[in-house]
Amino acid sequence: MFHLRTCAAKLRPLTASQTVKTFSQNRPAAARTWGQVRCFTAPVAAEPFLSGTSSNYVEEMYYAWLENPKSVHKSWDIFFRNTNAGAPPGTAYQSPLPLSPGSLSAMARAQPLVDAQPNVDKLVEDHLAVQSLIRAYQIRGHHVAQLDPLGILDADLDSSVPADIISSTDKLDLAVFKERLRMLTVGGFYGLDESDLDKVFHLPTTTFIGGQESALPLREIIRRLEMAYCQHIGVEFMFINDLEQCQWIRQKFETPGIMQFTNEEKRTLLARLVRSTRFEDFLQRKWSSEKRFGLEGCEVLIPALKTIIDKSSENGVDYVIMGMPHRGRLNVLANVIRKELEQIFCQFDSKLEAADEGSGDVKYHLGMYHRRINRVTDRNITLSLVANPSHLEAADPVVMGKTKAEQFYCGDTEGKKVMSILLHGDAAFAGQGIVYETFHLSDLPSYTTHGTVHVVVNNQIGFTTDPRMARSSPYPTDVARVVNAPIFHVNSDDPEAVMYVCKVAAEWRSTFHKDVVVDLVCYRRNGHNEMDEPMFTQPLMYKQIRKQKPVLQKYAELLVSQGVVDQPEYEEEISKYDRICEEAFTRSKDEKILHIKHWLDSPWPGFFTLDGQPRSMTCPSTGLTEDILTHIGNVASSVPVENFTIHGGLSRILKTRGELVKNRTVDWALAEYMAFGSLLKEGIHIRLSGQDVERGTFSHRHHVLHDQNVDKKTCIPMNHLWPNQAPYTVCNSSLSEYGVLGFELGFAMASPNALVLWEAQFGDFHNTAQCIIDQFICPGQAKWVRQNGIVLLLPHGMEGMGPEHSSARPERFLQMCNDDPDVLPNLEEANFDISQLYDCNWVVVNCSTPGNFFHVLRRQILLPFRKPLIIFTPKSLLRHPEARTSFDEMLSGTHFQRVIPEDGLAAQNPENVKRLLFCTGKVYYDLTRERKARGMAEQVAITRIEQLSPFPFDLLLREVQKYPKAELAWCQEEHKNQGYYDYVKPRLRTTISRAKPVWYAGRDPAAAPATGNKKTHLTELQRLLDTAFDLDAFKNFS
Ligand SMILES: Cc1ncc(C[n+]2csc(CCOP(=O)(O)OP(=O)(O)O)c2C)c(N)n1
Ligand SMILES: [Mg+2]
Repeated sequence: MFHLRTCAAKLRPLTASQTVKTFSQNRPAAARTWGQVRCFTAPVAAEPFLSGTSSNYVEEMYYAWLENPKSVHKSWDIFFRNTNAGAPPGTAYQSPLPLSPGSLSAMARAQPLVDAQPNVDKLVEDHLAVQSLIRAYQIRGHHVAQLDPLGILDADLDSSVPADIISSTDKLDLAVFKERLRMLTVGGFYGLDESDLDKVFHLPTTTFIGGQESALPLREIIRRLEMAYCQHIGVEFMFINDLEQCQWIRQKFETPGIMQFTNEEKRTLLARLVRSTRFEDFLQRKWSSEKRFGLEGCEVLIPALKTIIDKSSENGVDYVIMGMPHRGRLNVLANVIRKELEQIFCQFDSKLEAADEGSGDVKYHLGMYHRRINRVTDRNITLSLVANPSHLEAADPVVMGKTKAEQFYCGDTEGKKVMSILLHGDAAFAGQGIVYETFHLSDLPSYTTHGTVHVVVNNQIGFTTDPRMARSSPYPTDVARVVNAPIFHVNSDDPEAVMYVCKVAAEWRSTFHKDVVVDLVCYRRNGHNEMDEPMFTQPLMYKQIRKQKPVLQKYAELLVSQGVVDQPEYEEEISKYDRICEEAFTRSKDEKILHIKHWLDSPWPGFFTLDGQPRSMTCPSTGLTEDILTHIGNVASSVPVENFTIHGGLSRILKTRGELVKNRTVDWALAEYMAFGSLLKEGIHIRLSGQDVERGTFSHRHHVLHDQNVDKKTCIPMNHLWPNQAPYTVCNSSLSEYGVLGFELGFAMASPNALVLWEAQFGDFHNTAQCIIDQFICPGQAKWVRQNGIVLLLPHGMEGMGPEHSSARPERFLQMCNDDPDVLPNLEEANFDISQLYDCNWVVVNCSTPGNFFHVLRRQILLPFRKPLIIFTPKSLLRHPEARTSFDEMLSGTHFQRVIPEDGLAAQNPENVKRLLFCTGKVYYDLTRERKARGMAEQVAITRIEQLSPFPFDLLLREVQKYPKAELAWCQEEHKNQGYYDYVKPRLRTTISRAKPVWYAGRDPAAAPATGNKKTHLTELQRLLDTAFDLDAFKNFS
């Protein structure tokens, strides 16, 4: 479209000065020769053959003629001369003599404005046809490329040859070829016929097949197009709407002879194939009954990745972050990342015990981090493979987030030093929606990593499922088209073609900083894993696979036949690597213990002691000085830049904030401001991401101010707090939970010195990111010994908004906490609260005051270790007049309160208290209101559990002991089978050694989180409050 528009614009009437400028930019020498170039105005419009579609071609001709009038057909020469000489409209064109053998001499004699009638219409049509033919190959050539090494499946799931190109498969079969031409002629596609094959056609600038030539016979044009587009590489790129990028790709694949390799490069490629192949052979020999998800059938993956890394390193990249599934993972660890082989081999030893805490993971999920010299470029390179769960593609956004963070921390704003490579299986790439969600992050300013190289191990099968049953798109890679990423399909049995596309992919990334896909069309020699029988389900495919010569053998034979290596050299290369494996195997037997720590993908140097322990087991006060609180409050309630007009409504909000600050109090938004602003002062980077977080879903935050008069003029006051403060990133995300939460988790992996928060629009939306929560956040440390301090802000509360938007599903987070409900921990342990935090898998809180929210955010960073923090955040409390905190509770010396005890009348005479109600979150305000209305302040004590997990056994025991005569009840606004009840009840019972019952005041069990009916909502609320304050409510149960 862009290209068409450009051309159309070029042919529109121009002023003389425009004309000179436009044309001279492209063809300076010619323009100078001809002085003032005449514009195509009236004469052009009046010429019969100059229809809209031919203008492109005419433009090409015109450029060529400007450079050299002899390079174009005589008829064009005459036409342009007449036009330039000012021929009146409709008269510039003079038909040349009819085309026939020997007519060239006649043409040579043709003169301007003579009255002969040569067949220029046909000439123009033929040139246009050739141009269209070229374009057809560029667009659809990949459909006939020979991509499947087995030769049985079509990579695009379609065996037909597109109707508008000449088949490459049968190019040697003249009869088929002629038939094809005839069909095209009869079908009226191009109007070419066999007699045109030896005619010479001028080549348009949108092709590079000519090399040094500007014109070629049609036969040669077709041959070269077939060479470029229909061999072992299928290039999909014509959907890209950028002319420069298209030209770049055309040049890389069309230039004759461009795919050349030196003998040295060929030998390196062979050596890499030897390693890749023999590694799998070695594992198979030693552990024939172990699952390893071998790479057999796609051994080229190893040289492919190494080529991408070599080329990227050559272009300045020094840190590559990779994510990949099971297939060939051990091989990549051994031969790309260069993990010590003995460390890999000892993972197969079932007798070894694990040295680290945590439950560990299977060997083909573990991550890795390694710094070494790249032998090809002699530069340092760090390689990190991110640990991942079995859930295919789930690691994609995590890798992107980590990459973004690494770029951010080293100031690599254009992705020149840090890059990511993502590997995919064909079935997963096509099937998993997270692939699409991740692609949509690729070009967003706060999420871009400036181009990822995607490599698909397209073995044309997913476990037992045939691609024809696994996807509806022609290729497994079609999802990449949405972001205009070029896709290079390649037959994996042609290692040189694979190397070439990998080089081009790496160059593309370093040139345009955009995503690119390499689709390695291959096969899977064994079953899904080594124990599986593939013949049950794919008998014919596997009959063919059994006959298939391994690629190493094929390539070695080729290089021997070319004299690049000789047989003994090749055999020596094999035995050299086999020896390396054997020696490592011997050393692996000395390993006495398995260290998962050796498989850490993101070390945090300096954060822990040398043996990986926290530097202390204490947490300092999370309070701040009055000055700091006031300063942050003042900035938060102002516009810290000149000449900036904000919305009137926002002025009022800022004014109210200012009054709060004057009164030394904070509401929710200010509490968050105080926490963020103070951490920024301490050099902690803060990143808050999620849907509409800049303003805040509930319009309470307003971290990005928008000038009301100037488009895109914004101000982030948080970045105007302190000199030399850490940067604050707040970014509205794409409408994806899975992708964005995964991304932020990856971002938080990179450094412990950042507070990374993801906010769900409403808490229940987190369930579309459940995979990230279940597979990474909850068990990440246990599986992969890596800590992560990500914070999830999940708006939660039953406010009559219906079944959706009400519950952030606390029950699910609580159910996944790893503390034992039936065992009372040692409450006397020094720093009990901190050790509890250290042992837990994540922290779950529901703060009832802004002050406690402030403290828990700051504690997240002041702790000497990192744990994920889940916060159920309020909605109506954001503006609740009682949900305010005085500065006094935020000053130096103050802390986060895990439990907020009753501090009213009941606490003064605890002996008289009949009921001790425990609750969490917003229902506290309903309970206090009701208690006041009923005048029961002396009879009922209300204690808030702010930190649900780890469970504050110590503080709650104190509370229970304080009210010896009180019955205990848990009150929640959520339904009984939801919320906190199932988590809290057994723990409370354990706290009191099951001495008393713990009653329940709350909604009945339900399937939906909340009613859709406002009246029912209010009735339910009143009923639960009635139960909470009816001192006889549980009489009949005891
Ligand atoms: C999200 C998810 N669903 C299902 C599975 C189970 N599973 C494991 S491998 C596999 C097939 C994968 O096929 P493909 O992506 O083509 O990779 P290949 O094994 O062929 O390399 C499936 C369905 C999984 N691991 N993850
Ligand atoms: Mg597959």
